[in-house]
Amino acid sequence: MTKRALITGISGQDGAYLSKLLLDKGYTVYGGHRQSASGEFWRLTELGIFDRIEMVPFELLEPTNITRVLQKVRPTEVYHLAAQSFVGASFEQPIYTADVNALGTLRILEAIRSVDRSIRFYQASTSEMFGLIQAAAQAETTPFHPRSPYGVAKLFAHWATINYREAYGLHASCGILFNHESPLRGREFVTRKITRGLVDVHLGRREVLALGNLKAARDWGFAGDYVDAMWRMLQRPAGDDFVVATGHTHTVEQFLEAAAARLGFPIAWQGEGVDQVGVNAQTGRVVVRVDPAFFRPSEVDTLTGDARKAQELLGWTPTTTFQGLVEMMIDADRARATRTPTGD
Ligand code: NAP
Ligand code: G4F
Repeated sequence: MTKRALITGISGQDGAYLSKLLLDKGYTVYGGHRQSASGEFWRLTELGIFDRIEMVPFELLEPTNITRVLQKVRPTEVYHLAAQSFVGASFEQPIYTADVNALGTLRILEAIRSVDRSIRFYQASTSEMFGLIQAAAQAETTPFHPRSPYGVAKLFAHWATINYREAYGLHASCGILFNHESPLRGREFVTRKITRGLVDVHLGRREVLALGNLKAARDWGFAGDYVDAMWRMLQRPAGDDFVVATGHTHTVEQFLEAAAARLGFPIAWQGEGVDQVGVNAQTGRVVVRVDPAFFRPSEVDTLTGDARKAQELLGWTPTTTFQGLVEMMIDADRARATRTPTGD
């Protein structure tokens, strides 16, 4: 029997890579999308799969819509990726973020409970839940300490998923994914902001790139690798929770250095704190500066994942190095910039 997957958040980064993976495996893919969205599915178009997805209007704030979608699509697997996913915005929109990310997940779980309890469910949990880290490397058993309204809302959704597994026997799994990036990453996130911004600076289209906390450190992997772990979780005999990460951590500064190196110039750092600047060491021009507007009221300083459980039980390992990821993103943004004036 053909497997039928409903992906919420089909227009996002992970929705695109997961759709490609599932289509290649022979699934029928239903893509949940907001009707209020711009209607642009540029990521699906870039991967050449837009025409192969059955689009379904889907809104996390509307429980009746969620139930009708499940009744209509009758999915065997639901990959719940939709969210207000930008941590920075969650400080300005905490209640909306909680409604979408926390209650939105609960609305889907309730709909599955009433429509068909055999549906397998994937919850997009996050390393943001570790926040103020309680262990040098964070695993499934590490205590959580979220540092943003986004992280708090995701922690609710995480525990709601576990509760529905325990209370109603749902095949429900949480992927605690660490930051994963790609050429399809949204431009508001720091990696893509850097690759797109530095390409523009390099091409003389802008003067300088303004960023927030350059000392922040993340365990950055490639999104294309991470969606494979999502699929593996739903093929297990029962639901479970898994950290998905590379185990390697780099700072925003190091990401900038690698991105600039790919463009052919070294960055020299001068000054400290809000006065720190990154200078193109070949030209002497300032290419990076700090803007406190991008600081967060409470920050997640550093994250490093311990993905041994995923390796052992899912047979999952990342295939893309930090260096390979940065180069892939720079090359894609350079190609876009030379193709069109605005890129994506
Ligand atoms: P993304 O690119 O920001 O995509 C988010 C998706 O959610 C978009 O398709 C968006 O639709 C949709 N959405 C937002 N609000 C919605 C609503 N009210 N109803 C229905 N759809 C809604 O995120 P991503 O990077 O692919 O991440 C996928 C999931 O993994 C998210 O839940 C995120 O929080 C989580 N996560 C991401 C990472 C990471 O590093 N990427 C790490 C851990 C966890 P529009 O296009 O209409 O805005
Ligand atoms: O790229 P970011 O906005 O990602 P963040 O906050 O880690 O969240 C992402 O990863 C989470 C997994 O841990 C996901 F759950 C979440 O949905 C999202 O995908 O920021 C990364 C770091 C932060 O410490 C931030 O303060 O970079 C720092 N940063 C420094 N300058 C900046 C900037 N972040 C952004 N977005 N923009 C800046 O100018």
